[in-house]
Amino acid sequence: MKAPVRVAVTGAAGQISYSLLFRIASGEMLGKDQPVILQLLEITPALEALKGVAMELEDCAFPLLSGIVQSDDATVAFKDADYALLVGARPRGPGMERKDLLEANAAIFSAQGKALNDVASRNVKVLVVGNPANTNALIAQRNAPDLDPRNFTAMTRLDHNRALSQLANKTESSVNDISHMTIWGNHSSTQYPDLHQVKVSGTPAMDKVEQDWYENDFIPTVQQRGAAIIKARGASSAASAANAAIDHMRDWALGTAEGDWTSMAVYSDGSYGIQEGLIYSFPCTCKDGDWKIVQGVEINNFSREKMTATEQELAEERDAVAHLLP
Ligand code: NAX
Repeated sequence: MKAPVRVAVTGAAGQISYSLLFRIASGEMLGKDQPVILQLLEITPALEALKGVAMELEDCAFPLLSGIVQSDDATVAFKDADYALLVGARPRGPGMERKDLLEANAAIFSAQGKALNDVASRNVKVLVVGNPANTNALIAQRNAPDLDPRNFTAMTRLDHNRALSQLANKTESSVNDISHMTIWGNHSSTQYPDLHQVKVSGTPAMDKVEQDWYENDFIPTVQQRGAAIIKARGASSAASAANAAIDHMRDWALGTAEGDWTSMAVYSDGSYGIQEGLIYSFPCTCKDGDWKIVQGVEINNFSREKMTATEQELAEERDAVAHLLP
């Protein structure tokens, strides 16, 4: 058996974590031969609820679960962490403007970035799920000057998976037949789900669907899917978000499928003309625990316009919290 790795999860008593933690502990994220120690962070008022979640984890008697740490102190929860899933965030309260939300989260993610910088493994793989995910990841990254910026990512895998299913339904195929899906940009309604590279059983997706469906049905459906779930369920996506977090981390740690790629919001190195330093979703491949932005994807005018719009939104979010960044 391998030595256990440390997996920190924030917002551990919340609804996404209620699905996520059990799947990490059962080996679905890092493999059925990889023991894990869960290091759970919550705010003080939620520690009692967290205790209940930890009791349930114990009651599963997961063979791979080597330990559980519970804390309201980020320097305890992130100590030597090999993986950190930052799920907890401040939700938008009544009367809160977008700017207030950005600032409230900037405070949380600055503190967590500093704590990661101080105590986490130097190779920690960070996934930010809590919204606004891309900008929260940017804030954490900027507060962790001793860590490689490439260690910080944000989640657009749920959007990617939503796009796969929408296209599979439309083309009456299986998600297994679909490859080369890309979500570009921000995890928000400006994200750009791009079908131009996608293949369905080897045939270009754009040959199988009409432009009108692509522009006026597929793109808005994927962009607005989070809101549609809230409307239907009365609560935001939880199990599907946890599933996407598992997919993101598993691919990063263990590699993407040969001949395909995935979507990850990562530190922009200027690829595709996207401003350096933004946490922007690109097509990525992963191998040996490292990710790479896929190069050479053809960008037509339609795509460029949409990629720029979502880049613009991310630049505005960054500028709105600039006074809080080191
Ligand atoms: P919940 O409100 O159920 O849980 C959040 C938990 O975080 C709470 O238990 C809260 O006490 C805790 N928390 C708040 N501040 C904290 C801090 N400073 N340190 C540690 N814990 C803290 O929300 P849930 O439904 O689990 O969603 C969590 C986040 O994921 C939200 O920000 C949500 O918007 C975001 N999402 C992101 C998605 C993505 O694709 N990137 C999709 C799903 C989801 O909407």
